[in-house]
Amino acid sequence: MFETDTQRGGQFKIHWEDFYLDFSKNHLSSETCELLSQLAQECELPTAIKQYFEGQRINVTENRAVLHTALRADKSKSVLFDNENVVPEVHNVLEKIDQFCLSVISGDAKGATGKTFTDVVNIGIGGSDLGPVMVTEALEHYRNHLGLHFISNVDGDHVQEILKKVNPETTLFVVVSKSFTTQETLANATTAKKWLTDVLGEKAVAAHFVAVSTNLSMINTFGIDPDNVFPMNDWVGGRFSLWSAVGLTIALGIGPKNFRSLLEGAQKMDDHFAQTPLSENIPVVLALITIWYNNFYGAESEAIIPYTQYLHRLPAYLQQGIMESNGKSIDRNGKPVDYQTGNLIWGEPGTNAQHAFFQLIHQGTKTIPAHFIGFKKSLFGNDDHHQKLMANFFAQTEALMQGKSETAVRQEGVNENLVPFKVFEGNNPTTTLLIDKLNPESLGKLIAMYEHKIFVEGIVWNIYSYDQWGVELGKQLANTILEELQNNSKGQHDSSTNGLLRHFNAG
Ligand code: G6Q
Repeated sequence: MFETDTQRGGQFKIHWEDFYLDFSKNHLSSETCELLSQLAQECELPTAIKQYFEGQRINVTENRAVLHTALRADKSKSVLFDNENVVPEVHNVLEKIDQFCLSVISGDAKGATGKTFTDVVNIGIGGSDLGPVMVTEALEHYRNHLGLHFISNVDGDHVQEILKKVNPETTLFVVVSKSFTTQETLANATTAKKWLTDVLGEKAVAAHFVAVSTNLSMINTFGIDPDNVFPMNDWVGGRFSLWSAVGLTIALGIGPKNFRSLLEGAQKMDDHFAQTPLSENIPVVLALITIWYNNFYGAESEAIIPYTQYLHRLPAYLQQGIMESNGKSIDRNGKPVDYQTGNLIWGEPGTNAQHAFFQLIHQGTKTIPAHFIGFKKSLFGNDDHHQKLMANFFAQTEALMQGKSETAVRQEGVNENLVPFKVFEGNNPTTTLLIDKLNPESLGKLIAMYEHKIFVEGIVWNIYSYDQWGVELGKQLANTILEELQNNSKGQHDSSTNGLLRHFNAG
């Protein structure tokens, strides 16, 4: 397509604010794009977008609205949920976050022995962990003096490794759990509380523990002071909640001003998504490209390759966002689908990925559409390194597309019996997003871009993207076996599980 149309690169691109999206290196003609837009129209995407932003209960299977967009809405806006404008309450919580963070960062807030806080330990899992981890890593350059730590896994060794690094007198614990019933988080919070009170006494909990949740009564039972509770709403799903009080650790680490910039970036992407025609709408175009490969090319996965070390947790964060939302096989009528839905998401930062799994993308047997995300400027301004990094960024997508022909390999004087091994077929699809600079605002735009991409895919695939019954099952499954392990009793299991339990119990 590039050979027959020298202008192609300029045609399949969207330049919006500080985002430059080039999707020309994909197997798409203008007609394909037109037909995919028609598909989205047929699925009534514009109406669906309206319902999403208006706070209708589009999470039908849980009878909830999906209003993470309201969490970053400007104060002047009104978002009605059950006839009530939720924006003033969102801003009340944001102001509480601002004040609390400023007092911790400035040192006004003190621990039980009068010392200022040096470390923050976030205790949460899944949606109450992955967003804060990814964002605080991504914005490390904008971080203050507070040391940030994350306890998520119920693995006691993980907990101890974190606790051994911090001092009870100067550590603040942020317990994040929308439900406040999650086994891992409650176990970890209980262990952390004991670790603190063993040294500082029961009264220290009030100064050292804060919580983020919708479940105020459970927090009370756990013993956290009601003044130290940051509420969140039922209409925000865990994996979309970093914009809410779930982002408290983010706001502590980068300061409330930067946290607000993150929200503003997301809000700009919300406006772009809600107001731009489908063919120039970044999340829509990206979703349609995914659908194109997933449903018409049989591609099983999509790679996310950020060319910045700061975004090293982005693929893991998007694995949850995308796979938990769109990993569904029942359509909106309750019937099994007879087509593919959510794809596998994976990736690592370039250039490291080039020295590892890129072999399979270049010469393997699978079609792996990849997103390349890069930045025009580095944060420390080291041009020499940045040029090297970005030279790889551009060269890879070019090579993935162009490949290397037999003739080119022979011209290099390669031994004849090695020629087939050195040939690259090319035509591997990539989409390139070149952003001016990584900062809180551009990161907010990037995350919101993927959130809306998830939404569009769910509409076209006719599935419910906002429940997660598969994850809920996981929350219940271990309980029976845990009881057996605790009581040393034998339950009814298959012969494989029985054998494994016998071996485990044998010590
Ligand atoms: C996210 C999921 C899931 C959830 C965790 C933690 O969308 O529902 O990852 O965030 O299971 O749940 P709690 O915040 O209720 O502890």
